Amino acid sequence: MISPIKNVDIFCTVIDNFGDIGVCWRLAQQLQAEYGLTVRLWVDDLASFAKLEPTLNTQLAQQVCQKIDICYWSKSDFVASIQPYDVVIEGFGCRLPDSFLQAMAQQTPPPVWLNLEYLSAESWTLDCHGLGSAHPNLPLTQYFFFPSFDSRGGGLLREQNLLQQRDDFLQNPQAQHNFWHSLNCTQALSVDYRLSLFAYENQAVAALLIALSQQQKTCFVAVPQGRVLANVNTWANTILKAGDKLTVGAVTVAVLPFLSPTQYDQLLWACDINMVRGEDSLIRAHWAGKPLLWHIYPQEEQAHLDKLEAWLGVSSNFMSPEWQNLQRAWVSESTNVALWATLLTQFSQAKPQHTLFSEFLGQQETLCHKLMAFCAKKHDAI
Ligand code: TRH
Repeated sequence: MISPIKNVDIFCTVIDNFGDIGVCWRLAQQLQAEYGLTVRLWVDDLASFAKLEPTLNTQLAQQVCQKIDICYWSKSDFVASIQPYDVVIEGFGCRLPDSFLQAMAQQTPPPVWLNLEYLSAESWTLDCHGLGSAHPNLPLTQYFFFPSFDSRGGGLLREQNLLQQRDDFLQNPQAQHNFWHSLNCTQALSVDYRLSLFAYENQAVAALLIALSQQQKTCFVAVPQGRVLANVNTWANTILKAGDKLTVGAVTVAVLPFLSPTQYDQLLWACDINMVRGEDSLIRAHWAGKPLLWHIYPQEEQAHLDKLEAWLGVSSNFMSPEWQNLQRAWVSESTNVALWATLLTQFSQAKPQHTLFSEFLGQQETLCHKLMAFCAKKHDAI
């Protein structure tokens, strides 16, 4: 079927960290590459964006990158003499500039306007997915679009060929060797277990590393540069920086530079256990299909704990009670060394379960597929 949707505007504000721009950039690339859309991505923080896309020129207000039109925008001085596209996606309720909303309202038909929401497994998101909210003054309706682990929701971002690329990588020892070599970490190939560690500040890190250092099995912990390094440094009792490695007993910690998204995917594929955080790296870790521990983004009034329990609920068929305990201990920043000593012993049971969870999710339609179908329907109805 030929889609009536030819082009899309995506607006993103970077609140903190990389999740918002990570998701919007991935969405933009998939809509362009897999659906042939003309995509214009509006971003208010090119410096953060450049961490994910180093070819970006942070000095340019407008540029084409990976076939996507990238525009810098700021809420305070947005000038729109621009015609909005068929679909306008507001990333995570970032609020569109008034002048752009006016321009949308003047179009016939007006664009399909979506608010792409944060990922949550909470059941209320399924009730709200696809609901419309009328603008108070303008003849526009905004629809809520919720990413989801449940086939009734908005799906998860996944590139069409991602799982095949992962399998090719995992079946190719040379590719894995090249990957670790490119990071100057070939030592990772000769240990019993490899872990990746991406988290917010977390008191459990020192206990985890102490436990790993005391194991019979050897372990390589790859830490891309970021907030959790403060806790690694507390354990190391020194200041480690990108490129540094430290071996204590059975554990070697290697601090990596912040990786490109492609390299980060490969890191998740190449490791046996992945500690991830926020939203986008969590989804990528699901696609890696390896046991994972999630450092959920902390929210006011502990709202993230409901979110965590909801995710544990949807993954419970694929996760042992013991692994769920470790998951809760990671978020509650447990410093119980004896508990962290069970991580590797739980691994063999956790491995096939996480693979099954990944396969289960991989059978669902992707976020882009669902989004395109949703927009086509709304566009035809206008
Ligand atoms: O950076 P985050 O903590 O982003 C967060 C969350 O999305 C949270 O839900 C949101 O509310 C908050 O921002 C404002 O975690 P996240 O979502 O995993 O994003 C990290 C991105 O960085 C992801 O796209 C993976 C990518 N990444 C790399 O490309 N290279 C790296 O080396 C690493 C560690 C990550």
